[in-house]
Amino acid sequence: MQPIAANLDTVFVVTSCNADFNVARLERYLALAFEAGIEPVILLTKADLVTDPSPWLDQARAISDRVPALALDARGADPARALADWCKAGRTVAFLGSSGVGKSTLTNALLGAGRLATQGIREDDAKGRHTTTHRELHPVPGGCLVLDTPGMRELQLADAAEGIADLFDDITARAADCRFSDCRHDTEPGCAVRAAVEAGALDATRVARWHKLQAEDAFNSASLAERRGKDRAFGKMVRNAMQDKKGRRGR
Ligand SMILES: Nc1nc2c(ncn2[C@@H]2O[C@H](COP(=O)(O)OP(=O)(O)O)[C@@H](O)[C@H]2O)c(=O)[nH]1
Ligand SMILES: [Mg+2]
Ligand SMILES: [Zn+2]
Repeated sequence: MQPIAANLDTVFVVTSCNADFNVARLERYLALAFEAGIEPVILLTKADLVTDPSPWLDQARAISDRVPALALDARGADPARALADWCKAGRTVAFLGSSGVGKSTLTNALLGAGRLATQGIREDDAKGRHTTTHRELHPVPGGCLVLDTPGMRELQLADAAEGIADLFDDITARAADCRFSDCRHDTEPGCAVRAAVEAGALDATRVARWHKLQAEDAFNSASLAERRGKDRAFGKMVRNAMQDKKGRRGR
């Protein structure tokens, strides 16, 4: 478990209108933001490279009606204007997302000067090279703090059950009506989630992603708990050994 940032007001989850775009990955970042009680906003960069960004915007906006999504060109003056509502004096915001999606470019756009190194991506698979190697907090003119982060290759969730439940609140609400309180929404009779899928009220692929994220979170949370338990047991053993040693010295 590794902290990514602290004291954020807004997290901009950045992806681009190209092969980087992936709904399941966006959902991970959003669940994490909800778990942490931070307002997330989806930013779709490289809108200038497509004739029409609306197919990406539609998919991004369908994820949650509590998460706004914007498409923009990260270069130039666009972002300063588009993000002004979130980047106010006294606020701290961060850009998160894969390498090459434009996090440093966005940071530069807010800073108003080309102060950070950015690098071209391999356009065939849209994979970025890691130019930003550390996290850095930049004071922006106007009194906002901006955190640029290195691209994350992988983000796994742990202890994020509430964030997942919040992000998928439509599914969570249905699950409350399942006959069994421990329903796995698999083959149980009286499953309200499956009924909603069959009735066309819930999207089956979205439910599948919810299942997967929940399973991953449960697995990681359990192994974290186990590790913490082992750490505690080890700590106790060390303390006992030290006391033993002191006791022997005293004799
Ligand atoms: N055309 C275009 N290029 C962009 C945009 N955003 C980023 N880039 C380019 O994509 C590359 C990677 O950007 P960078 O900010 O380093 O990505 P980071 O790894 O997320 O920090 C650079 O060559 C940028 O100039 C955009 O909105 N439009
Ligand atoms: Mg960068
Ligand atoms: Zn069920």
